[in-house]
Amino acid sequence: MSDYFLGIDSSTQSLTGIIIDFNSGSIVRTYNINFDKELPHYNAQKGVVVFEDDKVVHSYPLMWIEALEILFEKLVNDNIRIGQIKAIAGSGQQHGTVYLNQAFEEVLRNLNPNISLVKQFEGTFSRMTSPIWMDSSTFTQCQEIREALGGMTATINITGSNIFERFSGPQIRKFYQENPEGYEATSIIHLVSSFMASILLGGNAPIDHGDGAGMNLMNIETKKWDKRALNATAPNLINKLPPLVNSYDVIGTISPYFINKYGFSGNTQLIAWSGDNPNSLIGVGLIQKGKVALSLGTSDTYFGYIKNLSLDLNGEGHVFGAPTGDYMSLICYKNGSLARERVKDSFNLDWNQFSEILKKTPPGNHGKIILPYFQPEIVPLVLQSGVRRFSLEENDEEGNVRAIVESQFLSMRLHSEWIGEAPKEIYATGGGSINRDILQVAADVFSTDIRQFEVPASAALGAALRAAKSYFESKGKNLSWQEITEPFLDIQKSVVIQPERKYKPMYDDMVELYRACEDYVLRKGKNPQPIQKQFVEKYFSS
Ligand code: XUL
Repeated sequence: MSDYFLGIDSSTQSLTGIIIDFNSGSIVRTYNINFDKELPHYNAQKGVVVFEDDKVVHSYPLMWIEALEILFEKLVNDNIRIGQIKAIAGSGQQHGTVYLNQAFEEVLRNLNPNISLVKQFEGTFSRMTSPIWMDSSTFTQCQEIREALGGMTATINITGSNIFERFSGPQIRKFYQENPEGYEATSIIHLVSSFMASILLGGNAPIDHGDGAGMNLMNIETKKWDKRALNATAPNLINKLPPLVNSYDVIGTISPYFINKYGFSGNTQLIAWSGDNPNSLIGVGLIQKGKVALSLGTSDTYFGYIKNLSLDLNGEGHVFGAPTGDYMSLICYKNGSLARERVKDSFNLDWNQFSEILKKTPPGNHGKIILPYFQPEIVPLVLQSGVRRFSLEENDEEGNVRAIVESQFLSMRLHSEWIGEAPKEIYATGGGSINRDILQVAADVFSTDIRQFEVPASAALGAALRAAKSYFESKGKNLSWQEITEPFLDIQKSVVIQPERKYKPMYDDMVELYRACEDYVLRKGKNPQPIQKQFVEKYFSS
């Protein structure tokens, strides 16, 4: 009998489930439930709801639960041998917080298989919506917490990151300040990951060190809740947080609800859920030093595995726990796929036409630069949205298409310098990584090989692989991460996109041009026009 493992990724726009057959090293099935399409009654747009101004961005935890039920119904309808699933692990969009009242635990423990999950959990929230990673409305709270912790450097040393608007700590503080009764009525605050794990577990699930590090509440060295950070955030917080565990810990077995309703075996193990980026680290096989990944999802992230703690004291990057028990470094952009889509849609293009333009326009784009702050940005910190164009007209179709992709990677190259030496190869993942023309631009800008994998859903795959690793370990069979990941990340089937080396000097100069544009807009720097003129003369004069 085959050993199946299930990985679930509860992300911004959809819920993905991947079932792997470990013995044959194959993927049995991948499911994707798109929130807008399959659950239109929530009226979410691209999985989120934007309030007041574009700074407040929430989502619906009930929608995520409903998607989970749809996933299991699909497994049943497709006659997947659910009883063969030995363990489940999961992944959640990072930082988002779910606020639950005292009924939650009671309902979790007594789920009735004849009633839908949504009906049963409806009354268990002390806040019906969850602020998610796209929310940037907590500037004041960030300042307050940072100050209480002794400033930016002290904060980074304690929590692994500066205080960021989207991180859970400032979000919790804002809720406490704006709605003290709601905060008081909150029995437990979960992350998206631990919330979804709780539903499957039938009890409150712990938070793992990977996702816990994205809260500004966990001590990055000891991996315990940090008293100073808790006190700076909200009163009595320690009693409202689940415990912290290793990402590889078995946290229990699946709740009877799922056994009775869908046919899971009573022995199905649950492994701690983690954030989508830590899961992706495993899903692309980044288990050695010196390799980095580029994830083109709703957010664009750039991350790498690190053995020993190394922090970004400039305050733009983060260090999270890696599922291996070590660490990972990361930078995150909010204007990722949504910004590419905005440009595509503004010229009524489809993705093929978008690609055609990337193919035919010249690298360097005559020095045209866009600062793509369609929404407030995380890196660099931009709290007020507003797109800025340099030597680029808003109606220049070809110019804008190349500029958005080139500028995104120039920014990434510029702001990832702290992560270490220039990488020799970058692993690409996420929905956007299926587009080879976008990856070609990345290869050229970074002057590095980009490896494109067969499975772009690396967070869900990473979760399934984590489930396998912990399950076998619990049975006394210790397989290395390499043994676990290799059969599923068939290097033979991956494609390498090589840079055109001749463009290297030009992109080295263009990064400086991009830096000058950014300095001009964000740091009152000099007008970048002279640098732009020089650039165009040097590379586009003939
Ligand atoms: C990472 C981040 C995003 C979310 C959503 O810090 O905010 O990548 O995890 O995917």
